[in-house]
Amino acid sequence: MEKIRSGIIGTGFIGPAHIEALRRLGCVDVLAIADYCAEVAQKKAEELYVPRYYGDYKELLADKDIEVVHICTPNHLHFPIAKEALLAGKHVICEKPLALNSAEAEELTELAQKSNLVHAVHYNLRFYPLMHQVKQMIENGELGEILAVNGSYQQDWLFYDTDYNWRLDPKFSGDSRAVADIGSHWLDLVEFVTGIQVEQVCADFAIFHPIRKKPLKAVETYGSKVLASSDYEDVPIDTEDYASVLLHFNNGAHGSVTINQVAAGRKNRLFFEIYGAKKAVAWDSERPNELWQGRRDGNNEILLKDPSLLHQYARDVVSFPGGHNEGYPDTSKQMFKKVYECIQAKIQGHAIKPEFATFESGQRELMLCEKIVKSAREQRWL
Ligand code: SOE
Repeated sequence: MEKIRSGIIGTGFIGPAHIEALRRLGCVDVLAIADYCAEVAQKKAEELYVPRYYGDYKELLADKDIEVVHICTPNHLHFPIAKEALLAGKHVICEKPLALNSAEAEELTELAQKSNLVHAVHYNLRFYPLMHQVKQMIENGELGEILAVNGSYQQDWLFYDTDYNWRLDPKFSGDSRAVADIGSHWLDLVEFVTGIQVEQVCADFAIFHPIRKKPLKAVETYGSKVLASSDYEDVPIDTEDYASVLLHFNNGAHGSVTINQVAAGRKNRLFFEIYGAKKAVAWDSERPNELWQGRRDGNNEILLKDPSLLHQYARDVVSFPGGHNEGYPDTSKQMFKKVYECIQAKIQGHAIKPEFATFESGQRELMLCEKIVKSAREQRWL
């Protein structure tokens, strides 16, 4: 079977992660990359062994050989690139958040729905095998009715006031930072596994570093951790470092989530606990191969990721036997496997139901983000 030819736009932290995942699939030819200038694109193309490079994303979109585009740029470019890519007839996999706001996301969703193209948003955490397992357990009724969902997503890469990156500037990242960047992962994952939806939010925000020291040269995501103390300028910060959000779900369940990018020692930790009428589960993304199960009567258990112990739905996203831990890079591989199966099906003239986040989910996450930001500003339930 012929390989599908793809182009990656943006080569910071996440672009190379997409490339690695695609190469592990085997059915994709990573043909080109694009970055903001030819010099950078050439250097990255050499480092990543990609045959073609472009100093402008428009040139990559004009490349007739490219069938699929991965958008891995800062957030403000997601909308224009996704729009132009769809209009150029390319399938699109976009980083989250899908756009800067829900109006842009709505336009993209409408355009994508009218096209005969596959569209996806990189909510990769759904593809940890144990997340598929929790979804299937809840669908089977193993937890009973969901009563409460609590959790957090915390990181420390923005811990110091000298930690700086484009995500701190709303021009590039949008009006929300922590909620849009990592809170959206939590909301997407919790809605995916539980099958219930957030209906009302009440948020409290904090900015722990109202002034940050911006390095005089650009820093990639996570890059400032290794930066020497050099020249900085003081810049005011007006997006949230921290958010706590009370949640009401559409089945009557209650919940809460805390999102914090100034949480010492929490490298990149998404945590949730789901309390059902029969039992509970809890999961920590820094120990992704373990699922805690809580019972009132009887022993609590830890289920280890082992395909022989999982439901078939979860086995489908496992590549290695028990004891061979799977982690963050595997989630993108498993997600792209599903996305490219859909693309392959389209090429062969039929459609299969997407089992990943599409632009509709991307639009929903932006709508929730906007409500959370507004709720924090107005200090009320929305
Ligand atoms: C930065 O906060 C970030 O890289 C997010 O953008 C990712 O989606 C998440 O995987 C980890 O942190």
